[in-house]
Amino acid sequence: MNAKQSTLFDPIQVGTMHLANRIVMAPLTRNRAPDAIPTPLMATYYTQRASAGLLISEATAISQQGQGYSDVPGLYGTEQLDGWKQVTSAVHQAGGKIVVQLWHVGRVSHTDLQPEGGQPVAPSAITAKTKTVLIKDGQPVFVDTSAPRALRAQELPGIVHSYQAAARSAVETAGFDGVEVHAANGYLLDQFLRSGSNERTDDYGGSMANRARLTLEVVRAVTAAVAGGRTGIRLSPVTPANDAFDADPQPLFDYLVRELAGMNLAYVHIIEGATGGARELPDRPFDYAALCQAYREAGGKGAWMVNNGLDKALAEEALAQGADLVAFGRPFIANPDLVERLRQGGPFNEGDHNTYYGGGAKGYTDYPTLAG
Ligand code: 8OZ
Repeated sequence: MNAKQSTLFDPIQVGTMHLANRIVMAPLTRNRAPDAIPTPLMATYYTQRASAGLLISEATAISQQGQGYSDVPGLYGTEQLDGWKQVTSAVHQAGGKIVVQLWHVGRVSHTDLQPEGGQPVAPSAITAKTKTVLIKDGQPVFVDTSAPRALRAQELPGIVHSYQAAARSAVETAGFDGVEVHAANGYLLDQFLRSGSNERTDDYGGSMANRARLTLEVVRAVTAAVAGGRTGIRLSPVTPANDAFDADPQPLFDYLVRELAGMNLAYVHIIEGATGGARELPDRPFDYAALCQAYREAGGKGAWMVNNGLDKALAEEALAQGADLVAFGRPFIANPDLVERLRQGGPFNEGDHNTYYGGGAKGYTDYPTLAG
């Protein structure tokens, strides 16, 4: 066999960021930030993984209203930004690059986590059939999400502003190399995008263009604050995560990426299939090559990042088929030196599911490297 040279380990320029390789650490929720403040242990965790070409932080709430789980970090208070600054400084010292994932959960929340115990907010007052995680006495407890209220149109500029303010603080104060707008996995922007969660009759519901409006406004506001070259977006066209459903996702997401093509983004990050699950969903077919083509044909120059259940062979195949970056999630939990392990073809540590969400160093910063 004439094995093609791997490009996984080749450097690449992505927007304003020069990355040492094509391997990206996907965002991973770990619930280890009490009071939404990043800790020194988080700095250790990310720094251990700094050999990735790019680290994407765990999803990080842009406002208290945008929070849906216990002990996830935020970006809206001084102590949170100071905490993140310790993380980004340590990662940079280790030669890494890190962007923060900007998160508003919308209806995937619980009254316990909302300002003054209020209802979570959503495009429409439709409860998500999904769970959230509260940490009680240090243990994760899965609870049903609370019934949301529909956002008033007058509230939407404030939400766009929260994304923009968080992006600006992330880059200017917390020292991130850039930001990723989380428009995937059934959270607020995805709730607006999809017909299953958006029954609005104003300019933000109905047609594809209307359902995509909030996401596009957010991306425009974020790029105005930190530049397109520091901005990425994450999409998950067919994931059923958090009760996400759209009756006709292909034209919706083709439309969205065509609109994004003019925004000079650093990258577009696509979860193929069910988040953390099957890459192919028989009842939700989707043509990802056509999606990428729609973006390129509309003039999109950003790096194309693919994610979900990849191993080395699948990652190399993705690059051969035109992806620029490949994101690995769970393998990075258990393998801080995943880049080196991929280079050597393994072996790979297995992750301990019991310590994914919440807790301390155990199952977080204590996974061994090949070097010991
Ligand atoms: C797992 C648990 C909680 C949140 C996502 C931010 O799916 C998440 C998430 C994942 O994007």
